[in-house]
Amino acid sequence: MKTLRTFPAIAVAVNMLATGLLAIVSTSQAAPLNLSDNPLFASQSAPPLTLMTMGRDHKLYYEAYNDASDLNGDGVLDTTYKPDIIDYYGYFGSNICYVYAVGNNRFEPSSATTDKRCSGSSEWSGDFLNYLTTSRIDALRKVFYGGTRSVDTSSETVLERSYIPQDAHSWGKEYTDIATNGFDIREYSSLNLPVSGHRHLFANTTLVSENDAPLLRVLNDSDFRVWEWLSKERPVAGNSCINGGTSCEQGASRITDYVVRVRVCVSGRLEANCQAYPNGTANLSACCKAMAKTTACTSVCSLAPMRKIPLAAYCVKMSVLLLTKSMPMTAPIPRLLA
Ligand SMILES: [Ca+2]
Repeated sequence: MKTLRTFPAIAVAVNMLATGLLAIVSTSQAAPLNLSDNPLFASQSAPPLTLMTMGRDHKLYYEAYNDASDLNGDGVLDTTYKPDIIDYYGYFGSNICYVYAVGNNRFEPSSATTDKRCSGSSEWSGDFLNYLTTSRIDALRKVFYGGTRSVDTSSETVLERSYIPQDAHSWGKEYTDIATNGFDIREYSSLNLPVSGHRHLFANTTLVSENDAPLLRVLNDSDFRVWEWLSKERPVAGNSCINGGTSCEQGASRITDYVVRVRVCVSGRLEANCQAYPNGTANLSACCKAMAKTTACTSVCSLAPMRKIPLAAYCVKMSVLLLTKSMPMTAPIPRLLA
């Protein structure tokens, strides 16, 4: 119970002193007022509930790391990749190295690393891939339910980056040299240093239609600057730079495409949020119970269970799906996983 008190009658005393009356004035206080902490007419208690209302702003499909923000709050803009002081959040494990499996069109974990550097000539640092490829919606999806699956079976789980249209939502980065960028790209990717006077360019986009694969495009040893590939008349991040008639591929400079999908939760190389379930049926029952057994819930929960993520995250995913059935055109809803 809370106690409210009134102010002493100081104002009265001040007024009397102001009029020259010297007198002893006794002050008094009102009696404590007891107020209820509970609704007055509720006859029984109920569990507290939280409703999350997500914005559907198109900026969720911008890059998570835009090289123009102070990511770690130290007062210094983080205009390049800073692996020694920032952990980049995303679908890849920051302390896992990956190789790109061309036949499977995805990155697959190859080794663990304690300092984010990868020694294999074909290895990419997961932390660097997060810096390059993560969109803001990807980060949110990972927080809510582990990330968007392109594959989710009893034997493997594959995540994929969001669809990014070929307009101002596509983003790019460029690497010049160790002195300019502050890190040695050979330690974090399968790339060599650029030929002197040239740059490696990176673009994140989805070509042609939303059914196509989410890409990380690498243009090695280019004479172009990143804005000549990404900040031009749409479609951006295609095969032309500056304008529609100029190929980005000049001399020995070529575009290499990597599909931003990653196999996760591989035994021995687990990302931090992996968790296996021994009994999917029990998990689904618990989920339906948590969602009050609505009709929609029954339908959703009749699907095969997702695996390797916490039950709570699974239930949140289902809740978000039910609450956001009509996402914007450029924002495909997270997939139901069968
Ligand atoms: Ca900073």
